[in-house]
Amino acid sequence: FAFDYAPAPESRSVVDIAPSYGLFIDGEFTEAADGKVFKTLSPSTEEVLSEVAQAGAEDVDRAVRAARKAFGKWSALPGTERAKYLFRIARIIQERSRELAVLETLDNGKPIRETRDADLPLVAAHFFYYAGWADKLGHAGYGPDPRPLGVAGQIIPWNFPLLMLAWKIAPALATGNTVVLKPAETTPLSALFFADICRQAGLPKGVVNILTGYGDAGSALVAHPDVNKVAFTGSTAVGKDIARRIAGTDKRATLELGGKGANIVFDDAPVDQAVEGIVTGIFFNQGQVCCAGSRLLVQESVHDEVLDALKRRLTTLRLGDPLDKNTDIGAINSAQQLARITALAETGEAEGAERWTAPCELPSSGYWFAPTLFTGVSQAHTIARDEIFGPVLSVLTFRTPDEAVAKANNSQYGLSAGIWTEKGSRILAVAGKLRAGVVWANTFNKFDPTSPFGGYKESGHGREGGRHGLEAYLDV
Ligand code: TXE
Repeated sequence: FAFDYAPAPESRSVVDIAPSYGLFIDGEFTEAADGKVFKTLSPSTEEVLSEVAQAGAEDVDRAVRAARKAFGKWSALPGTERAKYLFRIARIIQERSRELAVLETLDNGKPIRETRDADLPLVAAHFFYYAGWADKLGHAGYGPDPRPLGVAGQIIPWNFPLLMLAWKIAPALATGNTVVLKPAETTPLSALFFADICRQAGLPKGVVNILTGYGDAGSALVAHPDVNKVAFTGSTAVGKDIARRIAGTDKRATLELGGKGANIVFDDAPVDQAVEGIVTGIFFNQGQVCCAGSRLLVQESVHDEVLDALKRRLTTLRLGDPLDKNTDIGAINSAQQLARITALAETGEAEGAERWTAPCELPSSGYWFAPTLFTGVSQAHTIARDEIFGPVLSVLTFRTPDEAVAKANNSQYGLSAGIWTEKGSRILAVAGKLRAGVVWANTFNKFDPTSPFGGYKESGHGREGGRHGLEAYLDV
């Protein structure tokens, strides 16, 4: 069941995927109590990559008990000791980042250029960053002796499997909590690889437990009476369900849910730079990003110029084999997600928006969706309101800064926004009025472990990242 972590000779493939993997409970890989397994596919070829144990309620109980048993000693360790483990994990991630990047690309479908240059460096950076906090919690502004909450039940999605794991596990461990984490059913492999890294780092048994499985395992984790904190990233519907279910219990929760980010381009913005930002905003990770800039708000006077430049740029994007380092657009993560994107794009057309698709050939197997723009979109259109979570941009226009702000804020969500302008004073004035957890200026989808991330409104609550991310795992 375990990964072989002997360094791979250069001649060998960088990652060997075994035919089957177990759950990681109390420091060991083990079968599910009822012996159930499920398959994980490569979204770019639909080939089966591996079979993975499918956790049920009994496994959740085993894992939570292991985490509880480990909590006493782990939380009592001096921060300097916990830091050593986190630094060690961060360094092993760096050393094995090539294997991890390939594995993530195979299981998720995203381009290797992104896993190699964005996901993996950020994953290591999160562990380094929170390792640095482990012995400084008394100086974080929460009093001299903030306490860990206990066992954290963490449920993550498939769009950034390893990065979401890092966002959840690094601060939890730094603050002295122990963890039971459930990766998404379509992307279980990098979390299991991470379990192996925990073993390699000598992390005490039970501090991190990984349960691969479906929503029912996540649901059992939320319901488990010995879980003190739930950290969830995923759909708004499941997030709301979790909030309802833990209401009236003593569990704490952070919820990071959907988004419909506005990317606002003013008429004084350098067009080429803005176009790059629009592309990064919505086509990075095939648009499967909660903070994607999925609504382009462009000032009316430059609409045609920006759209012409954008279309020209989109014709240069290369869609195809995610393992090819020249690929810009990889596969959609699952058949189900592709169906969701397809249905919403069809709704866009049916409601009268004008559809434009970048000319590209889609591979014959796997899950693919070509970069798509909708112009003539009004605020009443479904594609201006609902999260599509795919490579689909809805273009709206505005005349004045106030109108831009009003349109940007006209959303049930409030996760991200972007502003493109040469005027610094305008950046500050507009950013202050936007109801979004993160506002980027003249850039988009830029992440840093030192800054807090999280939503307003139905995008959820709580912050991950930065000093604020510690608070989610501490009694202060
Ligand atoms: O999400 P789910 P799905 C949005 C995006 C996407 C839509 C659906 O719009 O199209 O959600 O995606 C686990 N109790 N986002 O269906 O179901 C599940 O096993 C506890 C935005 O993949 O929410 C997985 O591990 N857990 C988002 C995780 O929740 C449950 C990222 C997310 O799956 C559960 C992903 C339950 N009842 C999707 N049911 C973001 N904010 O970045 C499922 N899960």
